[in-house]
Amino acid sequence: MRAITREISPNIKDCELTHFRREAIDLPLAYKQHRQYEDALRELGCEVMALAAEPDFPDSVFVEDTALVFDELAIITRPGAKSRRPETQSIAKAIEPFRKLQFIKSPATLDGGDVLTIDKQIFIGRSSRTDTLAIEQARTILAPFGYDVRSVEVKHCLHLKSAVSRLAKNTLLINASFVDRAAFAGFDFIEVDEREPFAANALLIQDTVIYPADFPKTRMKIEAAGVQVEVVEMSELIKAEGAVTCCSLIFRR
Ligand code: CIR
Repeated sequence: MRAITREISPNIKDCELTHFRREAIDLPLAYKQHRQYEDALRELGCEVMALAAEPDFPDSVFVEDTALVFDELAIITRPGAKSRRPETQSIAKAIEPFRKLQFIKSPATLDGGDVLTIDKQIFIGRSSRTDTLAIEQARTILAPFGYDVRSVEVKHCLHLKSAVSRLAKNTLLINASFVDRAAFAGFDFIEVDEREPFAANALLIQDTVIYPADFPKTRMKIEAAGVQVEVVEMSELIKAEGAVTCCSLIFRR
């Protein structure tokens, strides 16, 4: 697998925040944690392509939101937050050598954090960042390749993948107060611990999930279910409303 990441902007303190209160981010610690995250990706077999920081774009470490990469093609998004739209330019350049590019077109908006791909099923959250027009565009682009795009309502959190993510072949980690379980018929669920509402984001690579140290109660539930967990420290990027899936774009080489 290949993983695209990007160094944290020195101006991450000016990041977008929707559901979180602004807290001071310890920049040296954030850099250290981000390097450990990249090491975890390497340990799990990813070749990491680390892009240079984009100081002018505070949220640009969260590369997941800027593109959807499939085996057959990539879709460059049009992020919901205006401040984040220019981030896609350098991402398009980085992906171009590997995939044919398609684009979400104005006025539609879509953040990659709203897209949960499970084999040929693609669940896309309708959120404050992603609208139905973009979901339609994605459906039209992906239908010829046999992907089934489903639209899912998301409440009280930033993205679909703040509410639900994949832990294993048929198992999802979910906060059912953010998204309706019924949208994911046929899957098994592990519920986040109710004291950790923002704990539903895990990054599955092969048979292991990269998971933040910050949610120990939910982690115990994940481990008890027999899922292999690689723990990373994420305290600083979590303050920017980030999580583990947001910091990389992972695709087959
Ligand atoms: C934002 O509000 O856009 C950033 N502060 C956080 C983005 C996190 N991205 C993600 O969960 N995919």
